[in-house]
Amino acid sequence: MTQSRSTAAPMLDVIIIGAGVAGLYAIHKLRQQGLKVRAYEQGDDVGGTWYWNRYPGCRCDVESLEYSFSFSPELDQEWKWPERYGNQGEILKYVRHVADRFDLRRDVQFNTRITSATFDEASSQWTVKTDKGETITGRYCIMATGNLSTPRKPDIKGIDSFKGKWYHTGLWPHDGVDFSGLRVGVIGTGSSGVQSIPHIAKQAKHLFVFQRTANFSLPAQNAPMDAEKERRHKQRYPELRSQAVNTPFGIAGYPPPTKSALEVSEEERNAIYERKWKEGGSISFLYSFTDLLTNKEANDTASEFVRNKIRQTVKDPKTAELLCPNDHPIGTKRLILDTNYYETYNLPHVKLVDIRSHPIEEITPEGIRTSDGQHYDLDAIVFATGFDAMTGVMKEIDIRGTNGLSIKEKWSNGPLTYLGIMVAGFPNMFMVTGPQSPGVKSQMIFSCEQHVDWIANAIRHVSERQSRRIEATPEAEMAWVAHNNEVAESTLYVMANSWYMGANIPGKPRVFMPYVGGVTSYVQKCNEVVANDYEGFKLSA
Ligand code: NA7
Repeated sequence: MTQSRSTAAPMLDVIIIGAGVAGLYAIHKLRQQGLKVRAYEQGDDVGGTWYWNRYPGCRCDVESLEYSFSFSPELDQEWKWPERYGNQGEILKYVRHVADRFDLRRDVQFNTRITSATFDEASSQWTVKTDKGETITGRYCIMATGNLSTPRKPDIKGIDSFKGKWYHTGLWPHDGVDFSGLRVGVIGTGSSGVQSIPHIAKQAKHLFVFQRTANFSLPAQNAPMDAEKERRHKQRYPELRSQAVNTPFGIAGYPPPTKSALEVSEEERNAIYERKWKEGGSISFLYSFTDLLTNKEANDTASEFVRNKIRQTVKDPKTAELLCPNDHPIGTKRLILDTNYYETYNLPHVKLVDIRSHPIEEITPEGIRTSDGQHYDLDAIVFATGFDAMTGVMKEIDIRGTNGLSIKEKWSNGPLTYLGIMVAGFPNMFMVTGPQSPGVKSQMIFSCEQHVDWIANAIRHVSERQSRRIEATPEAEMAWVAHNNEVAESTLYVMANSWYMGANIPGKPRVFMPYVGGVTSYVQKCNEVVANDYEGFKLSA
């Protein structure tokens, strides 16, 4: 059954771009509504982020019992996570299992990149083109393209002359890389660098870490899954899943803080931080007090606690000081979880190179030269330099809405969306966890499911209204963007040069992209919009 009324019947009801967690759940959900769907995926398998980011040490920073789909209570009970935090291999295994268990692969076309997507006003349908020369039409188009899907390697002079091999953490070779006996340089100390450095250090003969900005990292305290904890969690799964919506990050089970960091004595405060440090995990740590992300003075206490931990761990005082972040409040950039990151700098063959003071000048055939004239001889370079986050992938596809308007032009000064789900001027195109939604600031799978459910309902609503077209109004979009900015401005997030802000990509507009008002108020807003007859959206025949 299709919901189309156009004379030239679209081939599909819904074109889905991407077969990561969002795309897979969209197939499942929309198929249940009797819709004809197909996902187009660039990789040769499902998994999205977990398919591409195969660097050593890659691990999720949300606990595995929480970082999972919630749509199937049976799946919740059946799946066994071996560790507290899932590593890349385990999560990919899980996503593959979900694809097989719910027979999702038959609606995925792999090894296919979408190059353009164009809305046709007369038929109210989307036409997408693939890199294989195919043309597909569909009533709706869902961008399930992820937020960290466009790896970026900086444009450093001389890279082509390098005689060794280079890698990007986000495009890691599927059969792994053996660094045994090699002199390795890692550029970048975000999550990917911090997670991979201890592993690369285990193999490399010499490891040079080129750090421009120090980041805060906490011990994950990862461990094999505690059988009792798993049993208790599984018993309470339905309750915990439904409670997730009443939490700021979409993760239940953490008692919310009740006090300001400035309300308690220094001794009590540090005892709380110490307990959280030992417990492990970023949510738990940021939940120490109510105001760590809104009050700089409160935040300073947590930042200094972690800096002191770094100073205690790293034996060389100069290296320790370089590793102490001092340009942003803790938590305003993605708070990293690591295993033995700071300890790695006590190994005699690991050296931290400060490229803030002496930037990389060029890559030579033999290695890296910095501006102080130092040359580091290298056999391999790892770029842990991140992604054109949140908007990169949308801008890489030539997306054209009404009047030929391209998303690239529309977003030239930063993303503009309504609820992070639709863009005015781009009817029938939905985004899953788009900019200005909580996506990256929440348990991602929770947010993917919430968006897909919302989109599925919207599609049903359009059909029930005998309409063919739904679009966000420019007024609703403008108000949402203003609200998003206002919420961000009321927090400390805007103080950091983060990828949330587009600050890691030269020339990218500096606009704070995620919605940081919390999952609870966001979901409430999405529900209110529906209750008010899709307020801010226009339906037409
Ligand atoms: P991030 O968090 O964007 O980190 C990238 C790192 O690379 C960061 O330390 C950057 O330093 C550094 N970088 C970027 N460009 C350069 C150049 N040109 N020279 C030197 N250093 C550079 O990416 P990740 O992949 O680690 O993590 C992304 C997310 O994935 C993470 O937050 C989790 O959500 C999962 P900078 O800070 O810009 O000075």
